[in-house]
Amino acid sequence: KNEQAYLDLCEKVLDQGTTKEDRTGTGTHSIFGAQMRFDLQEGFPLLTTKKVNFNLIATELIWFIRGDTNIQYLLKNNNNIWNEWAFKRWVESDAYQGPDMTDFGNRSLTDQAFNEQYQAEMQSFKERIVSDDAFAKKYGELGPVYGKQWREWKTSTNETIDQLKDVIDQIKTNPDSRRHIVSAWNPEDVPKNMALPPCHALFQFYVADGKLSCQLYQRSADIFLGVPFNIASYALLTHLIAHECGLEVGEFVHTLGDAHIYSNHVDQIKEQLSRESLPLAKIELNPELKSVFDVELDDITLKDYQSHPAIKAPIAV
Ligand code: DHF
Ligand code: TMP
Repeated sequence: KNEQAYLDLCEKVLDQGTTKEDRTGTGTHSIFGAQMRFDLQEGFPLLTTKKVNFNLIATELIWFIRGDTNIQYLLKNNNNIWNEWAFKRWVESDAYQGPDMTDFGNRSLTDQAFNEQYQAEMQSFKERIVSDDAFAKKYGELGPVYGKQWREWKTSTNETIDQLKDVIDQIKTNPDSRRHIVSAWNPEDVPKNMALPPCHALFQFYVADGKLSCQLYQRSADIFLGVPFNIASYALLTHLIAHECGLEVGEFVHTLGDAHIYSNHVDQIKEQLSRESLPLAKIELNPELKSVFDVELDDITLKDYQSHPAIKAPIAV
């Protein structure tokens, strides 16, 4: 019920997780293979045991739906969640002339003087992305990530496939199909030029009893920071597609590969687990909205969201 599936997963990884090193040098506790189910009829699965900023989730999803892969759109919408990965490409490029930013994610946590330098560099990077379109075009780009693969998957004959549009058409015309799949994981693109290979790699829809369900396979899951966003994002996508297709919402099934808690998130998760969950919020969509592809932020209303306070934690870069 409510967010219990998420809290149970946190508990399980804390209890049974294996200690494992990772790419970012932070260290994690992890398990391999886990599944959570959320009945979207019970309410919208935005966590209540900590405050989660829904606007960041909605603007990121709209950015995916637009097929956009440039952080300029996110920054113009006050969304900073992808900055570090664009910044990393900028400071590693030949054009960057400022102070050495090698390993900025870890160094900013331990070295106060460096952190001030980093914050200043990040600030000017953000300002330049917003104000200088030519700069943004080059350095705001994350590569062929989610939006690109969803909307413009490139084929071997140089055509493009709009996977999201195709899947919506199929849900309408052939709801019983077992092939309602969108894949962000493109093995040709993964080793090339991507800021971060897709974590939410593949999703599938299922229609039964007039309800639309969605299952996501997420290969790598940052349980404290990423997963609360991922749950709400796919739940919202399911609402949007159900709305366009004249269906009710069913379940969101979230399947995880490497499900990990970073070692510097353990205290925060324990704090969260000590809290009682509250009744879930609701989503209302503008009844005038006809197509998923026209969605804007003000078509989406989150109602009755109650939560405990936010809990801060550093993100592993
Ligand atoms: N890297 C890692 N290590 N974990 C991630 O979850 C992750 N997620 C990415 C990109 N790279 C990642 C994209 N999604 C935040 C949440 C989701 C997200 C990126 C960042 C985040 O920092 N959330 C904070 C603060 C949000 C805010 O600005 O208010 C949170 O407390 O939820
Ligand atoms: P990796 O590419 O080495 O697996 O690192 C990606 C990290 O980002 C990992 O901790 C998972 C996390 N992540 C999420 O949990 N959800 C997301 O949506 C994204 C983009 C990343």
